[in-house]
Amino acid sequence: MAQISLIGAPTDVGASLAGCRLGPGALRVARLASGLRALGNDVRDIGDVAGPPNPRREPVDGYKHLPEVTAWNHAVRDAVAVELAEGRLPILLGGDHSLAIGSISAVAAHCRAAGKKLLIIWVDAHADINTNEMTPSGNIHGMPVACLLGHGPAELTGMSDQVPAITADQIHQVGLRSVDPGEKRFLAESGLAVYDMRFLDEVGTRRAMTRVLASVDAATHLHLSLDLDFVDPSVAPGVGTPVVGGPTYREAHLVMEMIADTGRLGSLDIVEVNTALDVRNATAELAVDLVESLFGKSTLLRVTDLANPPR
Ligand code: 4U7
Ligand code: MN
Ligand code: MN
Ligand code: MN
Repeated sequence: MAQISLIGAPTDVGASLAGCRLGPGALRVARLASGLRALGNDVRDIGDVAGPPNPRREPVDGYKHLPEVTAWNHAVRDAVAVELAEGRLPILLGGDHSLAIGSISAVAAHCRAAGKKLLIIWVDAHADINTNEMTPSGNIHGMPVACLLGHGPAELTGMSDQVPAITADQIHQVGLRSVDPGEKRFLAESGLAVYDMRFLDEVGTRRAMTRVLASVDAATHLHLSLDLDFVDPSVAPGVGTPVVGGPTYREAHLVMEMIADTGRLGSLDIVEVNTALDVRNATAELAVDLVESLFGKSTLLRVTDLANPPR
């Protein structure tokens, strides 16, 4: 059982479309806190951090809303750091995915201070590894991985205790199916582990996740960055950048269940839920269902013994 802190960051300054600023409210309406409490967790909702409104300006030097994205990320970084220092498990309720810069910067500093091995599982249809030179949009929610690896504006690369905040071997990406040309080159050069949709199709979700989690041990702090556009848009319609061909409801759950089984989850981002595009809050409810699986909700008391499956 975990001591969980919910931290809302209601902004879409880093996104392409407005709407994910309403994500924290939608996740609360979908009963995230009570769902986690029902599983035996201690849950504290610290409310929303504050930041500037969306100025809806054109990109400057390849970045849209850099001062606003920076301000929101400072607020997130500080709030996540406080909860980690108290021994709690922070859940960031986004908001767009640029906020992972602040949250993961805090997690990386915490892990270094605590002597923990950090592994980030980035579950997303996109690689989010654009720079201002290669971005097709200027939207910073497409750049957090690059910023965390030290490629980006000093305001965003310097949010942890060191630059880069993390190294490429500390992040595994799962579910990718929309990667821009510059991103493909960057991924290849950085040697980042990518389990794209073709890999999941050919190898299967279970075997792919076994590989993703192979290095996890008792000293590991797992951080899951969950972009809801990871799941197929037929199941998760309320996202700003949907891409067809994603995991089914059950495949997405299996990813969560296998992470839960490690017992090493230390922090979580739930991002990109866009209520303006959603249908009856289905995507926020899906997010809550997935998070329940991530915190150990299962159909049976014991995990099925695959060596001796039920007959
Ligand atoms: B998300 C995109 F061009 N790559 O950079 C870009 F396709 O956090 C999309 O994963 C980024 O939702 C999507 O704008 C960011 C685009
Ligand atoms: Mn993303
Ligand atoms: Mn995405
Ligand atoms: Mn539900």
